[in-house]
Amino acid sequence: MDLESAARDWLADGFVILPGFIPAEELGAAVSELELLFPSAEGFHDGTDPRRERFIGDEFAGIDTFPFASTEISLLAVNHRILALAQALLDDNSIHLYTAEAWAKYTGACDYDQDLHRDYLNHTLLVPSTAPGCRQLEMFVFLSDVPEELGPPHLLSRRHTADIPAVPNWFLRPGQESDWRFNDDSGSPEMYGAEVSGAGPAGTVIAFEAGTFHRGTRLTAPRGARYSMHLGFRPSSLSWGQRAGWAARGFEREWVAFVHRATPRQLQAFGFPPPGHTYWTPQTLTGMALRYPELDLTPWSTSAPALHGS
Ligand SMILES: O=C(O)CCC(=O)C(=O)O
Ligand SMILES: [Fe+2]
Repeated sequence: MDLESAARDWLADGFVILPGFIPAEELGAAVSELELLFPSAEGFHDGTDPRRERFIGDEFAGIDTFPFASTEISLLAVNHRILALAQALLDDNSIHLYTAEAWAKYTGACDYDQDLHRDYLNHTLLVPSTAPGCRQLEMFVFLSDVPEELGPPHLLSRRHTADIPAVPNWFLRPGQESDWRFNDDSGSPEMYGAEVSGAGPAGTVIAFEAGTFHRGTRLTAPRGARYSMHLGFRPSSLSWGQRAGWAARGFEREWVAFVHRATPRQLQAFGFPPPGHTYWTPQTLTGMALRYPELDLTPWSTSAPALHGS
């Protein structure tokens, strides 16, 4: 599917599923480093990997946040195809990555079946908007094949949900009761009946708007494992869409290793000013060379004004 058709689907449905969007040759380096973050399926299920305990009993315990122990996985979060897709769907040339997580799930580790929900409560200070320039974009990126038995996310088209108010936000599966104002416990058969599965091969990207209903599903394949990334993009001017700031972990060697390998375009997605910006002066370039000794500063220095008097 080309980016224009993807944008049409995303506008109409609130999501688009792009099977195998990242080709194997661009995925391979990240996949080969998965074990720097997570146990293999064998290591988990045979009990030979001591890191397995972390995943037991809590579906969210399998999440690592950017910058990752694998530089290749960090680079994949801003793969050129992913950035082009984000720019096309947000219809903006200045986009920021505001969250990036890698997530491992293992059959039997815990119950991954979720209630239908939107993610907006921890992706924006406000509520989702579909006004041009005000949308936020989330993506699931599969690092392994995710057939139905390995718990793909299920999504609901906006055609079925456009009139649902911002609160409640969780529409519980049948048989549960709750009086929390964010929960709806009516069972919502018409919503669950309209789910679309995001099952797909490794490299599949599911792009969805922060107001789109979706949910994680159960892993049932014996000895199964699912590896994915969850990304969030916004127009750079959309200051209310946020989860944390990247500088908070800016001293970590994983961050520096990523910066040393990234392109100016990839770094711009984290907030680096573009070449030609007034930030780039001899003074800042000298400092950047000390902070990031292996970063090639040529793209920014060729656009900087000459140092006065030197
Ligand atoms: O990992 C998935 O398939 C979906 C998870 C999800 O929607 C969530 O945790 O908010
Ligand atoms: Fe979610």
